[in-house]
Amino acid sequence: MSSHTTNLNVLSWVQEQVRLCQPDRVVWCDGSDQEAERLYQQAVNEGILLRLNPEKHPRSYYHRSNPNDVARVEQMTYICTSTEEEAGPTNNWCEPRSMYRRLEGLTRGAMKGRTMYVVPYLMGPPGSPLAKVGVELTDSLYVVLNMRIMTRMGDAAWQQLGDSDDFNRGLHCLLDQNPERRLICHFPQDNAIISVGSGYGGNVLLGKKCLALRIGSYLGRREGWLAEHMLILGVESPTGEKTFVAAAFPSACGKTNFAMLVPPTAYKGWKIWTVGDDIAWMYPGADGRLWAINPEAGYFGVAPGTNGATNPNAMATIARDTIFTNVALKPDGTVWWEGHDDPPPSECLDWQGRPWTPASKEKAAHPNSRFTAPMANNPSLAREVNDPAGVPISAIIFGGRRASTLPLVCEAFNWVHGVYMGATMGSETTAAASGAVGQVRRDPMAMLPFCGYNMGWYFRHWLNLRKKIKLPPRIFQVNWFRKGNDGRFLWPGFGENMRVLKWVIDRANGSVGAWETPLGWVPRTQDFDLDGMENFDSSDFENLQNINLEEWRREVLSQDELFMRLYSFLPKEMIFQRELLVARL
Ligand code: SAT
Ligand code: MN
Repeated sequence: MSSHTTNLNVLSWVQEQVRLCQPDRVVWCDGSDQEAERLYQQAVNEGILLRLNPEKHPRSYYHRSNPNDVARVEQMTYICTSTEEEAGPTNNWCEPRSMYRRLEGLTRGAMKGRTMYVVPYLMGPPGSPLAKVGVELTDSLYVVLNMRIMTRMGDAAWQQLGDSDDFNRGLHCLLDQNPERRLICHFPQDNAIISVGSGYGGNVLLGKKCLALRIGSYLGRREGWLAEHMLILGVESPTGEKTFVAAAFPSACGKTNFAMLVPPTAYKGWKIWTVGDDIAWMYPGADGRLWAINPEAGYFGVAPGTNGATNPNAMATIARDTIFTNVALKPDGTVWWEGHDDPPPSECLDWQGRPWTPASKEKAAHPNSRFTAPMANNPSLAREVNDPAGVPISAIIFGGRRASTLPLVCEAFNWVHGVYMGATMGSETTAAASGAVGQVRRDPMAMLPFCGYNMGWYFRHWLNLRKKIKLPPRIFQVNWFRKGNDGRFLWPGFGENMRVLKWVIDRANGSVGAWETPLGWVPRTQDFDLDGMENFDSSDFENLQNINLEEWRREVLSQDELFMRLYSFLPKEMIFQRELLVARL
């Protein structure tokens, strides 16, 4: 099959990898609809995908992953830089040469009897100065078909690349999906990724966490921009003014829901536009503002809990052209998950293909089951998503998942204080990574699993960027997940988060006041819109905003755990901010 590129750097690298992996066939993908049709059919024939009911789920498919392979594996994820210091204390590090040797042992002959797919892809709008080209070689059809949704795959990549050697080299081999032989390795100095032994999204869709965040953050430091684990949305007021906001939350904390938010009925004329739901690449613009693009072209979202009330736009987005992974399968060829609009089916197959009924003890869908859907299907897709320049960011939000301590919303005093807020973010762990769920861990800027270099230097990079941004976005902290003594969430969340967003953009536009607290600026009760809320009044709001000094003294101590790990690399501004906070408390 023709390669669609004459780029000698690409051709010789692919040849080299073919010699190593020894596939029976090499297929160069072009990303076209005809190709997709052929590959979907082939995936169905090979039992990798199941075609869903075409009336209820047009052009949609179902996949079950290996039950031992359902989330990112942070303990098997490596940053391979020439010195350990560059990877820093929060990453697994390995010297590149020895890791290359180990991986060569694993990948030699790994595609014998199999097909190698060559997947060219572009991260970011065509023609954007920030867009990056990657080529992923994979022996997984599932990866090819997911990459086709998640990235701009095919000619757009070759066009952006031209004759250049500046592309990410990605190699993915399924091997036997043995967790013992699972490794996700990044070589930022070579702009290269090698992932073996897994078939799960975050480990193998190399454009996403591997390139757009780990390698991206490394390149961003070198080139003067930021690769962040952030959604991007636009708030349009009834008069047509648009304000863009970027927001970081750890995996599986509702970024997709927030990015597609539908304002409550009381917000007549207000509209939220989705630019991105997971990743933001941000750079200081010539006009002194911070600009952002979404490098992706689709959503790899958590299915459980997604329904017409929590996220109607997502439901519309996944109504067709979608790949569902590890959800439950109903006898009529439709899908279901915990928190779906439909009631639990009287019978179905669970995510492992076992018969399931409502009496079953286990969940029908895996808690980290996912949908992969093209952003073009999203009714709230922002027009600006294909703009090479991106959108100007007026506010940055850092969100945690905390049952206590953190108020609903709070604004940093200034950029440095905001960086400190982001750096000290704590969150309870979720099912998006393997390991225990529900423990508070420090997750600076929601980047702990995704920063491709020394986290201390990353804070320094954030601080330095301030000098290049004349009109910096305001920085906020939010927590949708605070609970009362009875264990119930205090804040309804979802569409009601519009109320928080409204205060945030009013602050960013300088049109509303605030109260000063030890933590930062918070909304005056009279400025926070509670109109039309049921069973929620100003005393509930004050409860939600309550700052418990005792809890905060403990919080500062627990923040120190991360600071101690990073100590020798920590910018001293972070220590000063800590001292200032303690003094205010
Ligand atoms: O599974 S992914 O890493 O792609 C999604 C996430 O964890 O944020
Ligand atoms: Mn994510």
